[in-house]
Amino acid sequence: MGLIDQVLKGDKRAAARVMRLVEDDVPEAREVLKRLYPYTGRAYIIGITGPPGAGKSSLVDKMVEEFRNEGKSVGVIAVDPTSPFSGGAILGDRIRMQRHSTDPNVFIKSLATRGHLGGLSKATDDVIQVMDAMGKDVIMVETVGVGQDEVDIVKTADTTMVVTVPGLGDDIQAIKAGILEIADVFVVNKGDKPEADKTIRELEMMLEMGASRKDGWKPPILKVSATQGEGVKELINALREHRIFLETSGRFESYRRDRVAHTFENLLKDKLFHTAMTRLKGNGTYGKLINEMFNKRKDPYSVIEKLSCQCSLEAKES
Ligand SMILES: Nc1nc2c(ncn2[C@@H]2O[C@H](COP(=O)(O)OP(=O)(O)O)[C@@H](O)[C@H]2O)c(=O)[nH]1
Ligand SMILES: [Mg+2]
Repeated sequence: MGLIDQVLKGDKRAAARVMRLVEDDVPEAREVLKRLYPYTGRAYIIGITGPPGAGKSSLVDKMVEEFRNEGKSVGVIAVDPTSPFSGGAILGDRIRMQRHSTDPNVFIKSLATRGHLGGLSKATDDVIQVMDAMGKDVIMVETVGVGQDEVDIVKTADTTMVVTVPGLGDDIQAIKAGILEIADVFVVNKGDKPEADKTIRELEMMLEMGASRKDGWKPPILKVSATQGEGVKELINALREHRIFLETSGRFESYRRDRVAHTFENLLKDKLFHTAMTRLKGNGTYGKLINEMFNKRKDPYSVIEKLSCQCSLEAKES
């Protein structure tokens, strides 16, 4: 049986091989992704974000268990944008979810950025595609909620969960600034800590003060203790309710369309950038242009205008 068929059957070893190709961004990866593409777009994607140490991985571990009890197959992608400085975080993710690694219906993948622009979100997109084609019912994407990149990844999810914990103080403010609008479900983890109720009240107040959402969804706040396994069933129910909301309002469908557009735009950006760079560097104009801009004989705005003008002329010709 070929590699593609094995992936489509959900074979973990075959999928792992494809993901390695994808991470290395070799041409063969693109060939595989092309053939898997018709089988994508079926999985329910949950984005999980929050500060490091909030217990996201511990929670994902418990959620995997719940989904498995419902008979669903599960994919997990743990994205660590802060590597290589926090190699420990990835190790932590692995350790916390290790008990599921022998389950043929659970696939866990850690992704660390290699520092190149757009590399993280492209690799994440591609790995989602592979897991989707494997037939995973649910794919959970764990990201550290700090920068815009991570928020973007979560944007491609059907349901976004923001995990916070008691005693962060200023971090609640940080949530307010960036992540408040994207959360479909709020989780206050470490609910076993005495300050958890205070954090819940603060969040409730913040949500009441903020503008109500255009789509009409009211994000619930759930108190959970990942390590004790408390509140996880309720969390799964809240996710189910959000999914039903998406389906009945037609958003489940339109999010898939958005995701197609997102993937296409990312690929397009990548392609145009590489084409331009290869050409500029190939004919030796790159260094010359940089020099001229450095010496103020040219400005980058005009250079870009001229370049894109040339590109559109070429597009008309082809
Ligand atoms: N008290 C308490 N500790 C927890 C809970 N959930 C996770 N932790 C601990 O918090 C630490 C960070 O957990 P981890 O899942 O790696 O967090 P992540 O960085 O958000 O993925 C670990 O030491 C966990 O044991 C919880 O519900 N209660
Ligand atoms: Mg983690």
